[in-house]
Parts: sequence; C-alpha cells; structure tokens
Amino acid sequence: MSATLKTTPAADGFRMPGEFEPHSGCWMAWPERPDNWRLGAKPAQEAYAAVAEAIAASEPVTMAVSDAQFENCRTMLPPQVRVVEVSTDDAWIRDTGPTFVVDGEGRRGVDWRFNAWGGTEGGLYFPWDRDDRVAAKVLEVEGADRYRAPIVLEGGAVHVDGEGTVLTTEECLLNPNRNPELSREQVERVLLDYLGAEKVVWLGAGVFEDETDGHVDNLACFARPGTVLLTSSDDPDDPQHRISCDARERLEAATDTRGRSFEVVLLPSPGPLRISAEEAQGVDAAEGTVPRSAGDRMAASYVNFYLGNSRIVYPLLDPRHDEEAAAILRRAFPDREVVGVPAREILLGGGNIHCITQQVPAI
Ligand code: KQY
Repeated sequence: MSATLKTTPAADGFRMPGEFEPHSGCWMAWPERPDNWRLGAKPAQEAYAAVAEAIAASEPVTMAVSDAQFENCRTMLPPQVRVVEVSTDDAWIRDTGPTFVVDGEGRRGVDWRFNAWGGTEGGLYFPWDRDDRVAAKVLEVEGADRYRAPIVLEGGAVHVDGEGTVLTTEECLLNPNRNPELSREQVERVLLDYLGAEKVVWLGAGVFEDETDGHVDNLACFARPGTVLLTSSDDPDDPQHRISCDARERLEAATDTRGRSFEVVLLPSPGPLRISAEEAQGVDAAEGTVPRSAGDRMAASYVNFYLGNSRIVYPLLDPRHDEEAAAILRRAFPDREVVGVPAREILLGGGNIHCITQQVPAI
C-alpha cells in the first residue's frame, strides 16, 4: 500500500526531477463532463486519445477513467495504453495527480491540496472532492508513499530544473484564492521542502486570460538546467506582450541554484484564439461551473507540451505558427522527435497537453 508520511521530501533526501529526466511512464485522466467539454466531451476524447497514442510511442501511458466511461475509453484508446478506473471531477491530472519525487533509490509522491483553481473565490467548478483524492489513488496504483502537502497547489503551477531551482508565478501562488494565510516566504518554504529544492524564481503573471490564475506551465518551462522556453508575443498592443517581456526581464536578471544565468528561448504565441459561437453552444450550462462564452479569448500557448523520453508532444493550435514552434522545439530538444497533435479541443477546456499529463520519473 501507499503509506502517508509525516516528514517532507527535502528532509528525506527526495527531489522533484526535471521533466527532461527519464520517465517510467505517464498518467492522464479521461474527459467527460459536458459542462466543460463541448458535445458531451466527444471531440475532447478524440484529442486525448491522440495525445495518449503519441506519448505511448515514447513511454507507457495509463489513463484514469470513470466507471461510466470505462468501456468507451477502452475502445477509443490503442491497446498499449493501460486504462484504470479512478473517479475524478475533470481531466487535468497535471494538477490533481501527484508530483513525484525521487532519491536515486525510490519514488514517492506529493499530494497537494486541490480547490479547483480558486475554491469559492473564482474556482472553475464545484465540488472538487474527487479530484482532491486522485493523487492518493495514483500513488496507491504506483505503490509509492505519499506526502500530503499543507498548501493548495496544482502541479501546473511549478516547474523545476531538477537541480534545486523552482519556477513559478506570483499571479497563481500568491493569489488569495489559494493560500491566503501564507506570506511569500512561507509559500517558498513549503515549495522548497516538498519539491526538495533550494531556490524559487518568481515570474509575475501567467498567460493572458489563463483561468488557472497564471500557471507557469502555460508560460515557461525548463528545456534543461539553465535553459528556459518562454511564450512570447511580438504584438506590442497585445496584453501578452507586456506579460512575456516582464517574464523575460525577470529570467534574465535571475540565476539558478548553481549561479548560472538563464538562456531564454522564445516560442511564438498562437492566435489570439477565441471561442466560436458554435463551440460555446456545445457546452452544457451548469451551476457552479464557469461558463464558456463565444468570443472569449483562450490562453493558447505552445509551451504547454509534454516532454517525453524520446518525444516532445506539442499542441497544434494555429497553422500560422505551428511549424515555427516545431522548429524551435526541435532546436531546443535535438535528441527528441517533435510530434504535433491537434489540440484546440483541449484548449477549449481551459488547458493543454502539459495540463492533461503527469510524468512518473524513472528511479
Ligand atoms: O494549466 C493547467 N495545468 C490546467 C488547466 C486546467 C483548466 C481547467 N478548466
């Protein structure tokens, strides 16, 4: 069984590895709620299946699915993807799954508190109790012990370089709808203790109109220690331009745990992309769930990709920029194949490929 430990990863000599380090597999969770995914989630399920298949060529994939969707999910996924029944409220396992930590001999998981990206102050749906139990269930299946962290945090809110540096945003982690009773210093202390890290580099805001309150995984990520990929906008009239310039300035002024300056690699922004009337009409209205409206700008970003063992699986979002993004990713990851998957249906649900995946690091 998975035991719940009373210590912290740092105290026990565990650290969260960089996503670019070897994985033993990847978890996803199947979309089905019709008040977030249009047309009864059917188009989103096609997109998730394509992501699962693309990642499965690089490492084993497990899909968590409800009892109601088990047969449909099993039928839609290729046989190499393992399907297990796990109850969820939605399909964002980056945020609801465990953050794995390793010590060279073993693997454990951090189970953060989850409040659907803001609880009663801007959270995206209610209730979220099944999502809050996902990490414990994944750890049980993985046979990994669990740390129950004392703060609200989603996995998409942090990136690490595996050498002690954490990247995050003030917009999300200092948002009063997450841990209002904690100061910046107290949040930092918990991050370092639970990620086995030594230094936090704070960016300001996340991607414009990101409903997660600015998750870093939609804005920037480590390609390797010392190199950060950052979403950019070359339109000075676009609010994303100022956000990305601020992030770049902060990164260029910062150093990592080893005292290195960051090399910042810019990725273009898709769009701006907006929800069409037809897309908005396909989403069921439901009390407690944030509505989707025609014309709403979506937080589209090429940074939101999965960094697999032998593949980068990135979102195809805008034919005007998809190939340019792929070329930059190929240069950033010369040893990996870069594979694009149509991802607008995932974006319509409020996130992208990184948000719907959770890597299990190899030991
Ligand atoms: O950015 C992520 N890690 C998750 C996005 C969740 C959106 C919920 N609608």
